[in-house]
Amino acid sequence: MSISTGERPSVGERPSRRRHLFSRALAGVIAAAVVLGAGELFAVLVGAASSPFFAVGATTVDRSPAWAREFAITTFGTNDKPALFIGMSMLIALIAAVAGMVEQPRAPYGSAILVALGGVGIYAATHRPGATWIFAVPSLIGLIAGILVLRVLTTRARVPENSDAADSPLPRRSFLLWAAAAAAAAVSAAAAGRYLGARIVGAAADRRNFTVPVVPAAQRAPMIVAGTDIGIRGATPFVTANQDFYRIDTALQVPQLTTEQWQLRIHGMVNREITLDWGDLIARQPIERVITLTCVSNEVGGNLAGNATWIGYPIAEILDEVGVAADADMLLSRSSDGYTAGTPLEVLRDGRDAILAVAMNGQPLPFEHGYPVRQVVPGLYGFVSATKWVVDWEITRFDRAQAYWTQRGWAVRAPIKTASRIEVPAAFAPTSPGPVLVAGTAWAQHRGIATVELRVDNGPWQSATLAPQYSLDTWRQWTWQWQATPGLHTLQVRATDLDGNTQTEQRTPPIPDGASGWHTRSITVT
Ligand SMILES: Nc1nc2c(c(=O)[nH]1)N[C@H]1C(S)=C(S)[C@@H](COP(=O)(O)O)O[C@H]1N2
Ligand SMILES: [Mo]
Repeated sequence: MSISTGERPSVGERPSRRRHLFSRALAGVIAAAVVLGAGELFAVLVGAASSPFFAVGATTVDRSPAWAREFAITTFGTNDKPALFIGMSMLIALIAAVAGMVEQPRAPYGSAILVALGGVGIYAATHRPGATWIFAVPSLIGLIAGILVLRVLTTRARVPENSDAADSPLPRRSFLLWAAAAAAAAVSAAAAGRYLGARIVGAAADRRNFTVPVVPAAQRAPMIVAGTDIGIRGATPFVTANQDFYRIDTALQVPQLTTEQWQLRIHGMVNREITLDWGDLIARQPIERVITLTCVSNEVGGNLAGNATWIGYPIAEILDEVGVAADADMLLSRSSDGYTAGTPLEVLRDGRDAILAVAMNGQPLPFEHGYPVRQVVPGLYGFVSATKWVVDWEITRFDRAQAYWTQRGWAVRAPIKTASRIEVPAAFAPTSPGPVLVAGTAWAQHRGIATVELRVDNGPWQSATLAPQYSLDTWRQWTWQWQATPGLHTLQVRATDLDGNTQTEQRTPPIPDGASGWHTRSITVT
């Protein structure tokens, strides 16, 4: 290269051009943030599901193929939602950066890219369950604001013809000023949207004012007698506190329904189609029951199970009132966010305590667990029975309808498999030779636990001591005294239910109808 007087050295020019390219990319990213931030704010007025970001996320989840979900769950576990949000944000930022770089005053390619992104948001929002054309509004307003910001910022980030001016601090400063203002506006709009959506407009206030129904004495849950909870440090408490209760659902945004907005439409193969509102529901006689829920995705030894005291209204009574057709065999329940579960009518009407629950451990249902109304059905995995935020019941047939997870390769019918797990001693807990208390939990909801057995190093099975069985619908705790000797040992547990079924040693994965196999724990005794 030649350096001659009168010519600017090219080494001085490159960083400046690079800086301008970076500014334009930044302009694109800020413009996209404005689209999403404004979208979030206006979604407060239209409904949380109309938020462009969450609508696209939810549509991605619902439409992704089975292998992609399996991958997400095995890779990220219960962090799959944050992982999705981060992945989406990075992808959007990347596309937006390109949009900023290609935007030109007379050839607005970048704006065109933003329009395409906004179009995806509009499409997703208007296709959410219960959406109307109004759901397009937050994305649309966001898009208009975003394009304005993109045009203003890219004009100010442009490399002027006169290369001297490129390095003058003035346009640069005005770019930074505008960029900072737009970024701050985007972030505040998003934050205000999330805050207002959650706290001021509706559901949280509704839940604060919720009165837990008073259950008549004859329908209260039986007392939990002493010893039912073995009360051993490290073992699961018999009743799971609400904040410790496992949570599984497809909802990227927890639905925020008020009792006022809530309705249950009952239709399909019935004599009388009806819609229950909140008043109709709580005019009924509530019952209180302790019931253990379990997720089909629970691995052997896993903790996707929880036990709570529920207050709710018997499902069978409501079914009797609407008059179910003799050839119907499925209750297809649907949540406000479009999730569905298919439950055998026969199970709901065989006398078990299947309820529309409104309270959990003496509290209104937490939003994450279905406020204001969810189903609780003893004995069935959650994905075929425990619909949260339930708003619609279609009485139909298994040969006519398929629920959410069944469409994705999971079983049609899914009674909970008999299971047991070792909780104490903890994995890798330092253990000394001599008597060691081993403890854990077993469940076979609606059949009940008959025996729990342990064995050490493939030796003979030995019976554990069972805590009192609270009811057939709850889990049961157990303890066992082990005379530990120095060395590495393998403990195994298996349970037998009151129907006489013993857990099989054969390991199967959770899909399609629940994991099987014996829980094993290795303990080093020194
Ligand atoms: N609306 C809705 N309800 C749902 C689900 C869901 O994804 N959406 N998941 C089900 C599954 S798979 C399980 S295991 C239980 C979990 O209930 P919990 O989150 O209260 O523990 O909810 C069930 N109800
Ligand atoms: Mo589940």
